[in-house]
Amino acid sequence: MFEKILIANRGEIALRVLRACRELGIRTVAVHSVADTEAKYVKLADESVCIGPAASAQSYLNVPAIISAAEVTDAEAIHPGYGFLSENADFAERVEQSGFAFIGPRAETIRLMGDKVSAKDAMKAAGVPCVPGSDGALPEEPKEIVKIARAVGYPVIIKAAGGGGGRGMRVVHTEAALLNAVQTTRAEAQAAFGNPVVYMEKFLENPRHVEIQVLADEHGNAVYLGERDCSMQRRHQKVIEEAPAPGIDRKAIAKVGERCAEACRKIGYRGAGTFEFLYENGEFYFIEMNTRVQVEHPVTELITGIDIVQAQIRIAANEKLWFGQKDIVFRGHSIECRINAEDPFKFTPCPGKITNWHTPGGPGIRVDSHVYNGYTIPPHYDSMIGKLIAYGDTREQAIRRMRIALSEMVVEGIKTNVPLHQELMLDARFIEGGTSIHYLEHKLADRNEVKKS
Ligand code: MV4
Repeated sequence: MFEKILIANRGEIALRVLRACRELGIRTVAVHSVADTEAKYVKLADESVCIGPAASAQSYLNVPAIISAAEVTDAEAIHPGYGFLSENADFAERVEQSGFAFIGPRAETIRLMGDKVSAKDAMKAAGVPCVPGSDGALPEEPKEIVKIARAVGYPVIIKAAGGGGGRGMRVVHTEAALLNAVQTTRAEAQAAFGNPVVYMEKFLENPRHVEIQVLADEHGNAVYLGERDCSMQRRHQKVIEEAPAPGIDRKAIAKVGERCAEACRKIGYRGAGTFEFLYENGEFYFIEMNTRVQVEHPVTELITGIDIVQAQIRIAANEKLWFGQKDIVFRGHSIECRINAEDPFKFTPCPGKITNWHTPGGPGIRVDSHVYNGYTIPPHYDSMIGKLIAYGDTREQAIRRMRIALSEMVVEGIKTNVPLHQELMLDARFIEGGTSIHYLEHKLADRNEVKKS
């Protein structure tokens, strides 16, 4: 096992990784920007190194500074968390070339999944069900593009190979609009990602976002840890996640989960990963794979009892998976509310000093947060200040516990989205379960209509 790990991230995930290291008896190095000198994860780490000014581009994205910090502190491995450099294949490569272990997949796997066309090709070849579409990049010839769209059937969606997570996409409803849409998406893709390659899919009108968590080791073993439903989102930012996904047949999950695990074996995947699917009319359609630990990993940890971050570290240290698929038992239900420092109605970020902070507790409640009483949230980064996670024997119990937890939560000095979560935990459609990716945006639009009239 490693003796010392450098954590190349900030906020709640830096603290989450630090705690996993502590439990494994591994010493930690925190790297931080000038703006994060007072952060909890910096104070708790065994060592810390300031790697640059507040701007992420000069600190948390500063590859030479991070590698130098690992060198001067004699760390053996680097955990990238999520966001920042976590899915940057060039970073993973530089880390390994510098003699450190990258806690994540091999650089070539990250590169394969970063290009959404090659990711889909690979997953389709490995037997994962995909959204029907162009089967690869769209050709240049207008006639060919029109032909493909007719075969797929309108509406279609044009997506950038270099995009993902909702960036660089355009829905097309008619043949008249097709070629213009392709041209515009190509130009935007070139400008945003330096890659003009686009592909086409059938546009699914009202799907749910259901993702499968996997773990794979360097010895050819891979398992799936069930699914998460992340449909409750606004502008591609998830708001609530839960596991299991309400109302989906367990046999269907086992079938798609086994396909994902088999795909991991086939491509030699290493570490934790997430297969993102759209789920509509009882069918799963793969769209993208994330090669990092995700924000919402705790809901899976609570229903499986498996520590995903510790698993990432043990796999990076070349350990064999210490359990098989048959040993994984899915028990109970878990829901996560992302707590953001933002206006609960207008969604504008709200950084500043927290003058009073009290977190809830009691049976089945977990709080993953790096903030504390008197902490000042810097304005330079993401507005997420923590995650409130509830567990129950049933979904109903998890919801009841979440309502109580939200009522106990005290945050003063800044605005948060706690009122939005309180409203959603009482929302009839949420309580029923199984809302689509459009539900929250439609609900918020209706709420604004009511306000105006
Ligand atoms: C789609 C889609 C409908 N049909 N693809 C958005 C994020 C990116 N990961 C893929 N996305 C979508 N791809 C087809 N063929 C609808 C979305 C989509 C979406 C997906 C997941 C979660 C939230 C979303 C919000 C808007 C659109």
